[in-house]
Amino acid sequence: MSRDRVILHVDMDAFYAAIEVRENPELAGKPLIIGHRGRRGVVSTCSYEARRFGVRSAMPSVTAERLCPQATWLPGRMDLYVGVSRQIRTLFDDFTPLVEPVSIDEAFLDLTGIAQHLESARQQAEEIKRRIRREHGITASIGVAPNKFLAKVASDLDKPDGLVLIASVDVPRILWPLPIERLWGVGPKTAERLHKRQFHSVGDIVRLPESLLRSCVGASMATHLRALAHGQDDRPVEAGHEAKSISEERTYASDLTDADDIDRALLQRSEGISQELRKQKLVARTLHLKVRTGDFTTWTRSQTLREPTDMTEILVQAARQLFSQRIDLGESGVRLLGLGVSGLEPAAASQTPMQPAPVA
Ligand code: TTP
Ligand code: MG
Repeated sequence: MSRDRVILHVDMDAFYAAIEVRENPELAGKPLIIGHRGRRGVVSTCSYEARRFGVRSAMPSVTAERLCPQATWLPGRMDLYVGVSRQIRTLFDDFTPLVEPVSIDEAFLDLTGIAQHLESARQQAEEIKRRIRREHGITASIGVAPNKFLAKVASDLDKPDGLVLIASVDVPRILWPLPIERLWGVGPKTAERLHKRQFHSVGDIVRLPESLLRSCVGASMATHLRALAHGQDDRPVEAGHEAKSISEERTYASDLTDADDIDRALLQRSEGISQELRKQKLVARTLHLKVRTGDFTTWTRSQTLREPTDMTEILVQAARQLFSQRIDLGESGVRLLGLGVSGLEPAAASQTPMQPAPVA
């Protein structure tokens, strides 16, 4: 009989903002927004004090300025945040070798066999939180559960500085009242379709007829959603699968001004990235676009994709959208164009792994 697993999901609270507060304690307790002000800026993240005014990640800066005019703004220092992220990762190694970084401020830890059961993992989680606070001056929220999906849901339930345990028996009480958007794989489009058929909460997935669910999202998605709604998720914690990125950029001898030339450049970069993803058998969650104009203004814009992908068509579609909606060339042409992807995961993570061929 396979034993129950013990999985932790650790997610720092207001990560960039919390680091800035640590660096300058005068900012503590005040609304703080990380991002660039102005017409084309977006919010990277903000302190929980700013969230009380409705400010959120990815919100246009103009909206954030209106909601919270008294906030302090800082542009963000990626080098600093990446450094803290790396240091915190080494701290996890003191608890288990099975650590899977998911993003700059998130990781799954597998404590199966190290913690005897979920309750003893709670003590380990408390120790991790204490050490992150003491050694790095910021707070984290942790979810403890028998699998990755439930652990991730749990870490989000009592943010900031939360610690929530979801055992299998807690699934009806804790998971079922949550909105279906919490289910891994339910993006805005799927959610809209489900809402039309009266699926609103996770519990609705279990309660309403499976045939209705199948007719709405197809057989394989229906099976996937019902498993999650029952709190089941077999995905392993994959150690050594570093959260990396892939990118490529090109500087042009003469600035690109023609829309077709720019579109071709976007397509070429997308093709390059998707080839590299396929070569490494990875899919990406986030696309980054970098554009330097003839007058040396540099734009960097990112978009989270609906689903992780390695497909050129999806990457180029997102790149076109970012380019047309979030970049203002003004009178200039394009001097440099770069595309990158992050949030990488194994291409087959959500499928049944193939058996490796026997070595002769
Ligand atoms: P999150 O963990 O999503 O956000 P957070 O840590 O700021 O806040 P929370 O307490 O809700 O976890 O993302 C981690 C960092 O990634 C965040 O501090 C800034 C960056 N980020 C962006 O730059 N843009 C985005 O749209 C999001 C969601 C995050
Ligand atoms: Mg976070």
